[in-house]
Amino acid sequence: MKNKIQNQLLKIFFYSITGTFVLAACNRTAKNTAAESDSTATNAEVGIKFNGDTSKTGMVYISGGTYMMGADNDQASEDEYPKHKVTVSPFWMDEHEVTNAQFAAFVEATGYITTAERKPDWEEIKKQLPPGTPKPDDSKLVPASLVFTPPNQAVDLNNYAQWWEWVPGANWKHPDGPDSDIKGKENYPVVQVSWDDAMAYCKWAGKDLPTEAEWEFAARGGLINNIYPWGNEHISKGKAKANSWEGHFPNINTAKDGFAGLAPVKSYAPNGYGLYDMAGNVWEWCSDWYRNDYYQTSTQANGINNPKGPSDSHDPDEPYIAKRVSRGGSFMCNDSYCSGYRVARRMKTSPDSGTSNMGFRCVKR
Ligand SMILES: [Ca+2]
Ligand SMILES: [Ca+2]
Repeated sequence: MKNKIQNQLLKIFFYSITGTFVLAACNRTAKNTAAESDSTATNAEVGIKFNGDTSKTGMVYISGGTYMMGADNDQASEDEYPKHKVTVSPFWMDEHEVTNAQFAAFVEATGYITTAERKPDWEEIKKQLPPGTPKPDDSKLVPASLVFTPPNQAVDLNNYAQWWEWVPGANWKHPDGPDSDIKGKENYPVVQVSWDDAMAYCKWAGKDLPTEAEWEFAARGGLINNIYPWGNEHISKGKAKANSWEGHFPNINTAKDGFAGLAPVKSYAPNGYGLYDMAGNVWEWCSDWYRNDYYQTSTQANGINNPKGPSDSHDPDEPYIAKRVSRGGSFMCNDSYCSGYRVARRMKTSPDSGTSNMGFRCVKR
């Protein structure tokens, strides 16, 4: 039963089939038009130019190595198996999640318009949905994003629509809707960014998103087959180690770790490699496509070198939607569903989705 609930709840974050959640999986075109912007606006594929900064400021050198990738405890889901040998080459990684200040500098320099700021295109959306899915009301087909809206009472954990709301005007500058802003939150992780947005930022910064294998290697911080970036001590024991959900999800948040919502980056101790918030705060996009069975094709006696993920995506829960991997969990994670703060936990998300708890960090190779 628990696994069933976990699987249902994994759907919360980034995929959706009916109602307003259709839009969370929509494929808003990546092409900015003159009508949408009079700037030199760009997108993930064209127009973004490297800003010329070749320094490694704010990055940590990861010397690479060989490790066992995948499940470490009985909370693991099927897609974390089998555990298999992987070698990654050295790389540099941002020591913390990309912040609002960093993302603002990118937007200022490029005029980039994020996915959440574009009008959804129903003709594109429906290609990713089961045939016959009804068109949402036109009032919903506006620039918007998914905002976490906790209920006041305990709810059926299978019904994620009770705490996610499609909010017109929500985007990275207004992460909780048009009446919210990010003033004074310059050092908080940017959220409401799609995979396309993250890739565009990386291109401007002369960086890339980590592969899933790089991300997990980095998250482990040099520990061998441990559950969390800090070791094996449970997240709720001892000193606060990460920004997760404490209490009863989604209606009671004790904020024992100091934060009910997002936390400024570097609020908790780093892992063994000097990386902050590899567990919790915001989920982090990786470059790989998601396939549920990918690890089953990754087992070789001598291991595999620098895997870049499968060539296509498949999620049996939602076969119409191509998805990318994200990692690390968020302020909304606890053991009652995703335990996303485990280093092996995989998440799957449509690359044009943004939410209140999704961000990213970059690497350089
Ligand atoms: Ca928290
Ligand atoms: Ca994180």
